[in-house]
Amino acid sequence: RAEIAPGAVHVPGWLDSPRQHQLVQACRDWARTGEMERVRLPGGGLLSVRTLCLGLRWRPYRYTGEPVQPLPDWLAELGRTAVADTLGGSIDPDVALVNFYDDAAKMGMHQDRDERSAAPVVSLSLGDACVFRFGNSQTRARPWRDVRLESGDLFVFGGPSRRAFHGVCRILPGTGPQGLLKGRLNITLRESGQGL
Ligand code: MD3
Ligand code: FE
Repeated sequence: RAEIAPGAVHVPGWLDSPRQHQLVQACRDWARTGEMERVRLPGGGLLSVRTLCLGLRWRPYRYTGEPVQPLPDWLAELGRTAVADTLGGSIDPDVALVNFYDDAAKMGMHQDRDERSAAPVVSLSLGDACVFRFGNSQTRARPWRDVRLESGDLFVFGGPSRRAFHGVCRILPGTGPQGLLKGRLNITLRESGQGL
């Protein structure tokens, strides 16, 4: 357990192996019903990551009203447990974003500002490791810290870290648990604040 910055807690290996397999299987099921798609930015660019939304559809830079698959109660409960285990307090997540990274995918430095709630965000990593860059709340430039996120890791971002710039610099192919998945999945649980 490491506090990377105030409100940013990294717990390596928080998910045991059966749990990781259960989550990957759930992602496969969701991907069959919904679409894992490369999201288009208003400027025309395409993200290299493939995203699937549960609960509410997310598009840069908003949550839309279009229906998507529901967020299962067991997944919201896992998010509540994650916050209770780290920062303490409670969340009531209504959205999960599932991001899939192939070997070449990455995510540039950005802030998550589309939620109207100040609640912490819960991040769960599965499959290949990545170099995750955790920056500051003022600028997308330095100072930042690079952290290796491995399969099973939990990261919770709350308080002063909720608005920090962050990104995924690269995937480390072949570093995930044998037989779990090729590539990397990241599940974030969020309170959209829609309807608050
Ligand atoms: C810090 N996802 O979905 S997870 C995202 O691995 C996103 O797919 C990355 O950035 C991924 O928006 C990073 C870590 C993460 C997620 C949400 C955050 C870090 C965060 C929200 C606020 C601050
Ligand atoms: Fe983000």
